[in-house]
Amino acid sequence: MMSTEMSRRSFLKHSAAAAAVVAGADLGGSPGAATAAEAAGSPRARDTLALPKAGKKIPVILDTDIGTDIDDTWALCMMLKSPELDVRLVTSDSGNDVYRARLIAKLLEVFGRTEVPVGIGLDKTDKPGRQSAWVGDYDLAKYPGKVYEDGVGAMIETIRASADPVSLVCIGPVPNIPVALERAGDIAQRARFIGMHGSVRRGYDGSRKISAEYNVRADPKALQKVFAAPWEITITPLDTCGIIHLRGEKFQKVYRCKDPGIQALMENYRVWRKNPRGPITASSTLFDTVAVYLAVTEELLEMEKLGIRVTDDGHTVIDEGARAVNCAMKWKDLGAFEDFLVDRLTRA
Ligand SMILES: [Ca+2]
Repeated sequence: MMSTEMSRRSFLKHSAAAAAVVAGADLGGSPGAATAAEAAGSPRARDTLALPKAGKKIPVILDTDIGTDIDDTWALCMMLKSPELDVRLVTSDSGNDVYRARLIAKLLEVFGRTEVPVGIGLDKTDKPGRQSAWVGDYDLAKYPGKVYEDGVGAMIETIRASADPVSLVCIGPVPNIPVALERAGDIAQRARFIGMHGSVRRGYDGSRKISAEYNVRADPKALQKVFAAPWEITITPLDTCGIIHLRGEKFQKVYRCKDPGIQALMENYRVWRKNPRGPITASSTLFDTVAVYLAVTEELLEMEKLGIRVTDDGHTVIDEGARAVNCAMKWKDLGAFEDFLVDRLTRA
């Protein structure tokens, strides 16, 4: 009913596979719109969620375990430099969340992007981490933008306040998200989930050995709850994100970039490395950048809709009976993605 009679607004679907203009449900109205659709018998899980019209920015929230592996820092920088994305909130997640929030806030300041609010995840501890040497004694209270002690609450309010559906980009284990869903189930009608999660047909470094990928294994129960919610889910498993590196001239272009934000990225990379004095000639694996890419477009990726079951030991197995997940399974052109990433990071 809703997609045909109630609203015929057409939205441009980002996926190249669905390059046709599709008629999407209009979620831009009152919070009651989604509820009415539910009552009218909308499918339990959406196949597609209406995205903003072409030319309009896509509202995004980043939920991140930044401060452990360095790829989250790359992903945040990429997100801040993607003109298609309207970054509404960055939340820390998966433990030691004050340390992570301090890192986020300091980076946002360096980028001159303090209009972006910071939300602290569930775990209010502040212990030293791999990037503490860069964060130093940075005081969250001095962040010129907003800092939300209740990051999950800020996530809920940000999704509810958005006229357009929000892309919730999650690049770590996701303990924040089931809590948000428990407190406000309606967010699943107003957001889509994009995650760096799992290992479907490939493991780390393109290997044929399937793994319990870290973001899943660290909290399988949380991801099971995310997968049980009635929102559109898109993931980049290791199949596509486990093979992203910048080397040679591509890396050098980022390394030499004079942008203060990118210099901060390189300083973070230096302190994160186990051997900070050794020469830097390549990046580590940049898993999380692919999730940010998926918020912008799916153009360079081969997407497959697969039933994915999250096991209690952190595997993501194909199971026809499980809910359908939009999975980035292969690159059409990996080199073009690397160029895209370099271009994004180094653009003025
Ligand atoms: Ca991460």
